[in-house]
Amino acid sequence: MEKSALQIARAAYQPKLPKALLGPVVAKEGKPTQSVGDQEEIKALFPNTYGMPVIEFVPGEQKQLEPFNVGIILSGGQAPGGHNVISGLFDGVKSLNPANKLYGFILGPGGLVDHKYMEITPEIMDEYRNTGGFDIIGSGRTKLEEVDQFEKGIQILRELGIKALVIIGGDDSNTNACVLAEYYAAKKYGVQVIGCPKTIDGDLKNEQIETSFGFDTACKTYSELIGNIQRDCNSARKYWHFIKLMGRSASHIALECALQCQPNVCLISEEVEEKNMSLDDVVTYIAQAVADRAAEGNNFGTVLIPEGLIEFIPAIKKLIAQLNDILATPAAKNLGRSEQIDFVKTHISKENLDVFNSLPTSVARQLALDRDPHGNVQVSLIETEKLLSAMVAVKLEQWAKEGKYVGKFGTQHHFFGYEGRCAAPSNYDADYCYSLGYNASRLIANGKTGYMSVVRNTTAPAAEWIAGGVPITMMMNMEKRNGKMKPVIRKALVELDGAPFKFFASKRAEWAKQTAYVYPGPIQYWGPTEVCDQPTKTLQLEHQ
Ligand code: FBP
Repeated sequence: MEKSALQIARAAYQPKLPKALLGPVVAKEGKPTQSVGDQEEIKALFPNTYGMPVIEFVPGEQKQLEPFNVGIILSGGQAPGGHNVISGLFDGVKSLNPANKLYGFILGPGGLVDHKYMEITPEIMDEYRNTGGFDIIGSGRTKLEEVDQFEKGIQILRELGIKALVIIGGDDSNTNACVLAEYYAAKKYGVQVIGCPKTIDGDLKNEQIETSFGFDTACKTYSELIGNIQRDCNSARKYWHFIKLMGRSASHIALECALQCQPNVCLISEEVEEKNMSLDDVVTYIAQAVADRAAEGNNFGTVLIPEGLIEFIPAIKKLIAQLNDILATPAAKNLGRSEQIDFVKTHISKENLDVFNSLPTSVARQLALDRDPHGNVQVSLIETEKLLSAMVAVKLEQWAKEGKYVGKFGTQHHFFGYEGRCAAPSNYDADYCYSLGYNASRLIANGKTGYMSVVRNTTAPAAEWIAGGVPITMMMNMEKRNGKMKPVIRKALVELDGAPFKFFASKRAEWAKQTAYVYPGPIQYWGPTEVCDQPTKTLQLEHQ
């Protein structure tokens, strides 16, 4: 594989580890834990992995272990730093015993079920250190939830002598990791399962997990692009740029990019829901910002839109909830696309049908079509940026007739998501991911299962980071998925009383009117620490 000069120089970077992980460790255990909700139900579903303590690694004498092998799976959407989790795990496992082996399952959880794997050798590992992407073994969205899949998994795990499996994924994949850990523990199969918090969306976080890996690099990559667009926008002064940002349901990415770039408008889905806004309210809000700037002769600007927005407009949310139930019924399976739409139209309530019919056909179609394997609407396929700009144009035309708006409204559209998911990890993600992987090897060595690898205190220098494990059951509650109540990790949405949103809310009126753009520029790997090593603004505000 031919390499760029950056890749060659970056391969030599040695990621930093928390001081506590530099030598042998022991697990310091906290008090027994409880799930965040529905304690009795979660306890009954996870009798072997419920209530375990949070643990922190501190220097101590490491137990001597027989050589062992470990398996790794990359699950779901790509996120910068995945290769560093693997290199951290690889180095951690080899430091315990050079004879230990690491096997990667190919193309996600499906590789475990279908027995597709490869050994990650030192030569292969060295090709991927500090690089973006998940291509070392590939990723996939197969949902691991059936006993049959778990049994097929144990066959190959036994064949390869694998003592522990590490699953790198978001909330859904870590939920599955926990179900698998419980199943193997109940069956006394002797295979541990450890999760690792990944997703650019930033919605896998709580009191124990400060951030999911990849969020830092992805937001910095999008912010560079938004900054470039803002500079173009402020140079030509003739377009409004509508920029949709990935993030699935949560608006963390849009909020972080707004904090970094100071655009004229940034919508936050969680606020739209809280304020019970209709689609027309959202359109009016943007149109007002356009009109106010036009009144001062500024016919240009930027609007950031979280990709999940449409799901948070209360009337549409109700519609989606009913569509989810209808699509989960056996009668809705195996229908063709147009049959599926006719089917849902004849099965939804009158109120929801009215909302459905009021939506532009392309959006309505997308809401009525298949979900991803975890039951999520595929929001990345809905062109909200085009929908909103077209509706704003109609509103402005109407205002122009009423003499309430004088200006020109030229538009450009962008969707940033895939551009950032495989970027070369920032120093923060390179160090954080390597530490998460290395730490996972210590969880394995200490016999833990049903835990997620966690590294905290990450706004401090890496040496002061705190490494340990959190029982996955602690993050769970019961929610409806694919028409049934299921134990799942509670998703972390933007908190409207949290410091990042409050800071944004205190500034947005000023940013809307003035041209207060900030141009963050590209991620830097070498140079002053204030340029190269800063965590996200979200994390800084949450920890100040
Ligand atoms: P994960 O939750 O698996 O990390 O994926 C996140 C994400 O990047 C979302 O932001 C986006 O909506 C989705 O994946 C797109 O999925 P796909 O890669 O299947 O198109």
